[in-house]
Amino acid sequence: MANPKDNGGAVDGAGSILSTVAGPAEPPHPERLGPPNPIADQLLEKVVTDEQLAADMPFNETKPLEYGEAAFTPHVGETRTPASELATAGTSTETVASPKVGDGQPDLGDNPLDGPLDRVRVDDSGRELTTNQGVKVADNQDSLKIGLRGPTAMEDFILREKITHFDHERIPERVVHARGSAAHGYFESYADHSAITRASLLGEAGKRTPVFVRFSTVAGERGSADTVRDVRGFAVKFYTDQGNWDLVGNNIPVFFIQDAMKFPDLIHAVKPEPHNGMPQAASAHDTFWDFASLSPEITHMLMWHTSDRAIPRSYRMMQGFGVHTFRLVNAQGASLFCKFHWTPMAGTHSLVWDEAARLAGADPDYHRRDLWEAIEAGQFPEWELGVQTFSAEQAAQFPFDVLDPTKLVPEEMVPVRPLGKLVLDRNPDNFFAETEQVAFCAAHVVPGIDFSDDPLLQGRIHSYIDTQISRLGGANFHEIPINTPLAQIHNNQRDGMHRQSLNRGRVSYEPNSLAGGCPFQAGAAGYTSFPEPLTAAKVRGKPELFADHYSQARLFWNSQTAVEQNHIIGAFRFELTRVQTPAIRRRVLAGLVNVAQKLAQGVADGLGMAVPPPLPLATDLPIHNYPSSPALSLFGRPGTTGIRTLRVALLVAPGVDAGQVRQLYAALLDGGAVPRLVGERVGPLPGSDLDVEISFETGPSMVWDGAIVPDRADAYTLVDDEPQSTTPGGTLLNREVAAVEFLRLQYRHDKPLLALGNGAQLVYAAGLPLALPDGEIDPGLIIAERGGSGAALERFEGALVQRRIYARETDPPRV
Ligand code: HDE
Repeated sequence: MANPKDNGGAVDGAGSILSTVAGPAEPPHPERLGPPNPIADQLLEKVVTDEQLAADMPFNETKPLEYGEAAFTPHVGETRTPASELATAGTSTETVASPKVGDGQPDLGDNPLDGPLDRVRVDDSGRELTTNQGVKVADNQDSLKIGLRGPTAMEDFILREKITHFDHERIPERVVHARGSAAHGYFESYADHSAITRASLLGEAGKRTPVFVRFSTVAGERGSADTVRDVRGFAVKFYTDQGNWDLVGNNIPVFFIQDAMKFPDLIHAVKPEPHNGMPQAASAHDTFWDFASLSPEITHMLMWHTSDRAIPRSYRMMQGFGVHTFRLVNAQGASLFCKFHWTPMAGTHSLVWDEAARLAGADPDYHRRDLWEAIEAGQFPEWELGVQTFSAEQAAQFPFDVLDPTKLVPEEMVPVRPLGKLVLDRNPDNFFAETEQVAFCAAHVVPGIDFSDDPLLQGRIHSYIDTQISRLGGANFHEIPINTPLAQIHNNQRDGMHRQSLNRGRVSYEPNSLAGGCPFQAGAAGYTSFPEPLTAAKVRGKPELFADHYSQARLFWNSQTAVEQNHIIGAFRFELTRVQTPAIRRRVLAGLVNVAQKLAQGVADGLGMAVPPPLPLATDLPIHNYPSSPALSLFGRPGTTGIRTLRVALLVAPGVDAGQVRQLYAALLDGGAVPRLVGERVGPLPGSDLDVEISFETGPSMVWDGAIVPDRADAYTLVDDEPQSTTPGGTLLNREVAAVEFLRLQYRHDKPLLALGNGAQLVYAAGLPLALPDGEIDPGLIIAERGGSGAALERFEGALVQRRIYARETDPPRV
């Protein structure tokens, strides 16, 4: 408050400046504000420049540009640079420095919350334990008690803080896609793609953009198993220099439903049934198939869902898709529709169902571990990003509607054009802070990427931010470090739960003159929506072509190899066997008749049911006959990484040829594979200088891509203490139930096996057929004479590259 006595009453206007309840009628021009006081001088400077800034904008020059034709060209907002930094400060005391508030020098135009994660990475090396207030903790072992045997004191604020924080460690899990794993990496553009999009990440050959990618299952809860039958999420956050772009896709190019209105119904149907909370992470139950069989638009997706796409071998070995039709827009405003595709360099490979089901028990973290281990080992997973682009005119000629998310654009119709590659080269530091707190959002796009009117996509634009508000506790989840963009955030959004930005100044609105108009709108440099002309009646409904529910399901079925078709039939059989209401099964079968008689018959046979008459079609729209699309077969994309990262078990037991084991191990390592010595117990192998690395019980057959039984040389001796042994040889290893079971499962799951010299005895003991069911030689069951390990290993590696010997399969299995 001004004190006239201090300034002798000679300070013209000072009272107005120093008052926060009234302002002067005219610009103030005091010479001093009382006794020498640098902060008060700054206040004077601030007030004077405030006035200048406001006077510099006598009216809103850009207002007319908001109307009529002019509105079609976005304009840059009006802005002025203040004469003093203090003009836009919240307080004239801002130059007062302290270890807490900082150095008193504002970083104009900077939002330090955005940027590299280094600023929040915490390391405790050499530090003492503290409370959350930074007070050092003397004793972290005991609570504060009244006497050694007495009650705990209420005042133990250290205990209370620790327990309170612990009590609140959990946040709500994602409504869908709760179970997931993520990694950091980069996207590198192959070329300048500015002809099709103004998105800067695609504007230059070799340009790298940091990314964070999260893979997930959909239905299971956060602790559910990785290998369940389910769609996999493939969500990519690109931290571009134009802001964050989230491409929140799946590993399957189509979806279950056609309109966002049905999403809660779909998810309620597939989640555990509400009366008994079962089953976890599975679609094999009544409510899912009840909904599915009443929603024929789901049929195409069901074909993918029952195929091996829904049980991938690894996150690293599955495709990704944007699913919806999107738009690309270039700097001239020209737009093409597009579909996004991720293609794994490691190829598309899957588990087989029996293996996937066993893996859920043996290693519920199978995919998480696989991704983590590959990255830790420097075997960085890679995908290629490609797009199918097509004009609205082309789209109008397609036999399906491009706005229908249950339809894909066959690659034979529109080829995929490669744009760049994605490399994941760093695991997260902290699962919760990064993988759990990352907030993807289908509405996060950057200039050059735009939406189509797909009614499912339109609904997603709403859902994601909304869900983060409850999951991450408020509207400021974008300030959580993993979510902040590298591009700067500057806007007038303020406050809310857990706000971290300390916005400078008193202006949080626009237009303004008091902050020089800042932050001002960017005009054409900012995000502009494609000006799609629209006039139509408001209606709840779908376009007619959406009613074609079977053509593309049939296209998918016809494009599968015989093995894949058999797996689809097997999956339907499993799913529907778990369904308890026969009428629901019948409805599903009736739908399948519209896809293919062979499919319906195969499934019906497995259920002991007759094939019912087909479900009536929704409209009289005929089923379109597509030529089959080889690109839809999993087997069409073997990948280019050979045996790299494939896990090979070397089964060792006392008497094994240690020299050979070493050679095999080294050769596999050289090829980039992951060999491990597997035996009865970990630790030194009796009678050798080898160490067993993994035991049969911790590394059962399912976790390996292939297995080798090395030679046992002369030490392959009969075991005396079991005279009744009926297995040929009666040795330590082939008497070993775990080893025999191991080989039988390797065989059943179609995996390559190599047995050298006396190692073949174990294969015989396991009763593995040496020929395929059609009488041909099994190319993946390689038995080599003693001494022939070099050539045999080469053949084994060749079989490993093929991954599976599906030709072994019979239903039921022979072994
Ligand atoms: Fe999602 N979806 N979704 N979704 N979705 C979520 O957002 C939603 C859809 C997808 O790793 C939620 O943060 C609606 C299609 C992935 O964090 C939620 C509709 C596709 C992820 C949500 C869809 C996806 C999600 C739950 C229909 C493939 C995990 C937690 C209109 C193109 C992202 C969250 C991650 C997550 C809503 C349909 C993919 C509730 C309403 C189609 C990969 O907002």
